[in-house]
Amino acid sequence: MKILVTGGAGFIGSNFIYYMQKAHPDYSLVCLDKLTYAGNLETLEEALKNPLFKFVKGDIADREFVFSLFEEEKFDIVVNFAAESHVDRSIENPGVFLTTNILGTQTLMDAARATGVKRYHQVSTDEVYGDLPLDRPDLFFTETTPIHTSSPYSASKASADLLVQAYHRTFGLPITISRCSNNYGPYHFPEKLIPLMIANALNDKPLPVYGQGLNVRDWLYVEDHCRAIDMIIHNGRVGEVYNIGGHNEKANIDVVKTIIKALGKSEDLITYVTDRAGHDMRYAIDPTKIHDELGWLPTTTFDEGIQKTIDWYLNNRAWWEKIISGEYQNYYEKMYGNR
Ligand code: NAD
Ligand code: TDX
Repeated sequence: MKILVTGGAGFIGSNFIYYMQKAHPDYSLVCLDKLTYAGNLETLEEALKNPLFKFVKGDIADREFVFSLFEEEKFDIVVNFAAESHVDRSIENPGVFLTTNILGTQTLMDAARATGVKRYHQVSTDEVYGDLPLDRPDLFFTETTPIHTSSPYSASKASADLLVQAYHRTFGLPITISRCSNNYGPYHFPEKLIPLMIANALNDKPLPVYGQGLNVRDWLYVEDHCRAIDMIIHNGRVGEVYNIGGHNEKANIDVVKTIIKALGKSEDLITYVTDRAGHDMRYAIDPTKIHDELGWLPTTTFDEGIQKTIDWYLNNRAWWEKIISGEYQNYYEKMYGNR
């Protein structure tokens, strides 16, 4: 079995590569990644020691390059993680989100069709469903909830999903789509809420909470997401969408306070800043389908997962300190300097 993992030098893709190397030690894995600001080859240092793993640098939207890679490698399965993934960046600069997230997906699917790939899996997000009100805790996203996007990021992911479904209906491409809630865990880029708050708290820097911190996210430990995708690519029904989430809803301010407490820091570090434009209020996944059809359930509770994540950031300071001392500093200044 040979699997192409695109975006494998990023947060979830790299965790998926490590997960698959353990779960299926006889599989060949190829990682295709452009190494944008979010991609980091150091993350794959251990994976690269395995002779059944190969890294290829390239852009999923580069048609000529993608087609020659697919013709050469003859992949059985493609799992597409490659994307521009940060909502705040999509508000600053939407263009690259459309190129990578939509046209990149189209390019991969064209190459998959041309070379007879047996399964094309699209890694999508719960953000395609828009948001839910805070005063209706009885409401959850199911696979039939209408697509209703808020940010250029979520609009680009939803566009890609529609294209993936169209390639199935029109060309018979054997696809599956997963829509997961917010992930957290090792190798999470420190522009995202949890790693940003851990890094800032450790450096005694202000903790920038958007608006009043009341927005709710449904947190899932990254390994549980990886296991769900493994189940879907092997046993999921072709043409289907699967929601992934572990009923772990938390208000942002509570997540921030949990991190502060675990690190023994002061809540005085919390700084309320200007809200994100178009900020989604609440995400909450109903994972009944993946549970009933594939037997998936999350195995890591939030209390365990957040402690494991904090420990990872404490034990791997070099990994994130290198990131926040480089080009990322300019981003931070631009995003938070006048907020
Ligand atoms: P990430 O930003 O950490 O990683 C993205 C990776 O894709 C990086 O390694 C980057 O170099 C690579 N990449 C970007 N553009 C590329 C291109 N044109 N060609 C090749 N590689 C390119 O993102 P992540 O958080 O790991 O998210 C992975 C996927 O999961 C995304 O599709 C995202 O939409 C989805 N998702 C993320 C979450 C979450 O909480 N992080 C939740 C649900 C779904
Ligand atoms: O500094 C911050 N302060 C803050 O209050 C940051 C970076 C975020 N926030 C808030 C905004 C959100 O309500 O925290 C929440 C989480 O923000 P992000 O980490 O940026 O994640 P989110 O916007 O929810 O999107 C994430 O989950 C769905 C991923 O980045 C997406 O790729 C995924 O599809």
